[in-house]
Amino acid sequence: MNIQCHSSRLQPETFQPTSPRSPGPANTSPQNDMTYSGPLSFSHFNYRKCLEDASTPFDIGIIRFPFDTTTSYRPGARFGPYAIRAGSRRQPLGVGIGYSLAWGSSPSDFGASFLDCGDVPISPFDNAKAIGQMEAAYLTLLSRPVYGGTSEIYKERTRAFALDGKEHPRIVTLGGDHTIVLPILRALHKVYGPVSVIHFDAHLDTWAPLPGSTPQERINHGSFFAIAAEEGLLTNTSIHGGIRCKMNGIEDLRHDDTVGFQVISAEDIDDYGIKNIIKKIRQRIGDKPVYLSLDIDVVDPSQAPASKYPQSTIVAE
Ligand SMILES: [Mn+2]
Repeated sequence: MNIQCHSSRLQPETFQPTSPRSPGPANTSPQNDMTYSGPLSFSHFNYRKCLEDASTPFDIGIIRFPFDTTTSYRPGARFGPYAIRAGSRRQPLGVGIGYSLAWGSSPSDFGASFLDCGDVPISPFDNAKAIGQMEAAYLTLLSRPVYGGTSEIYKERTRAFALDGKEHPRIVTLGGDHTIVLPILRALHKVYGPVSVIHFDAHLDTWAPLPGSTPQERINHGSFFAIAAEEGLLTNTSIHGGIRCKMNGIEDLRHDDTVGFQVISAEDIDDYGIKNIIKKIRQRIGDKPVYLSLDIDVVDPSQAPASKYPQSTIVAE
């Protein structure tokens, strides 16, 4: 197993109430962490401030963008990365406890090393500066050498996709309002060229900027895909899943098509079923590099009520 674990982290034995080492009232060595204790890293993975410390290579880096100053409804997503980390503690993949009955495997079985790379310092006062900070941080991590633990199949694919023919780390970003995707796509474009997007969301996020917008107003959580298409960052083969927002009219979907997206609505998922939807997405994307983006409002607000832009899944809302 290539996941790098602190030996001082939570050990499987601590889950056994009959183990003589647990709870160990007098013996405090080793100082094992429980699921609800220890440093607040994602899923108990090792934590480094990777932007200033390149000493630990990784195959999959988790980075956090605490940013929410381009949303038009409810701010507060700057607290999202911290909340996701707190919620992830119950699933300690960082110590190799990740076997899923549904998958018949654990993420650690694929050999990749994971690292929680910390939070990016992002201006809460200047959106243009903030977007630049996010792009620079993402590109910095994307340009790092990999640990090299992934299987040959993954290595070959990554090398084939990259413009420089080298293997690059995969980055998982925790936001943050949805505009964080624009700096990510700008960074990905520098390494891979145009990419497709699989976008799970209640909303299109391809709206054309309003006439008369200032340069900063043009870039917001509902327009960033349109800006990305303007900049040539996207292929013409992206796809949405879960769309159910109210629109101005059919012209919104026509514009969405020019940005390069097909629409799978929330009702389509009910009508055609998950397996057919997966088939449709595979057909659309093909065997090209793809970025996966998930807006939490794609799930019903009853499951995620603090979303910045809640949208009920009930059709007759
Ligand atoms: Mn949304």
